[in-house]
Amino acid sequence: MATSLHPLSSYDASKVPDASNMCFGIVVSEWNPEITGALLDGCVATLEKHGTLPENIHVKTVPGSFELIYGAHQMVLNGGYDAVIILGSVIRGETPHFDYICQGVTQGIAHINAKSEIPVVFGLLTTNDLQQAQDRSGGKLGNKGDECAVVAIKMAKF
Ligand code: DLZ
Repeated sequence: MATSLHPLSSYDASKVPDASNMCFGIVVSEWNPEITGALLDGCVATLEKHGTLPENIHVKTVPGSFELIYGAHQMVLNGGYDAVIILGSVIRGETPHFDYICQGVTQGIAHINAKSEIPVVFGLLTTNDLQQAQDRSGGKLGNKGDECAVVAIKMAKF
């Protein structure tokens, strides 16, 4: 989570490996599209900034964040990627659904990440309200999509 000392998009670009020979799969949730669209824009822009060719960035959408688990798993099985990135936004509502979805996606992605031969990067915003999500998807605290791109490049190199 971002703090005033560590905004989501603040990093030393000179320490990011060259990504011109890398290929990435991105799975994006359609739920809260204003937020996930901004996460995707930031993620793609940052991958390209570090050299990834547009044709080597493959984006698939899923209906909601819970489906990110299946989507990421399929992309891993598909092969050909140096890393897979999931992007989603879960906003706390009046029901316990928030906790179930957050826990489910976190555990599901962690499981795939541990078992697969390529890294899976966790770009799920879990916020109390819309404003917090906006702040972290291109607002005053940066863009978690940018952060996920940098993490994916570093982990692909790893
Ligand atoms: C059902 C649901 C709810 C209540 N909230 C969100 C949310 O804030 N963000 C999100 O990405 N998805 C939400 N969903 C949908 C679930 O992720 C999932 O798509 C459905 O439960 C169907 O499996």
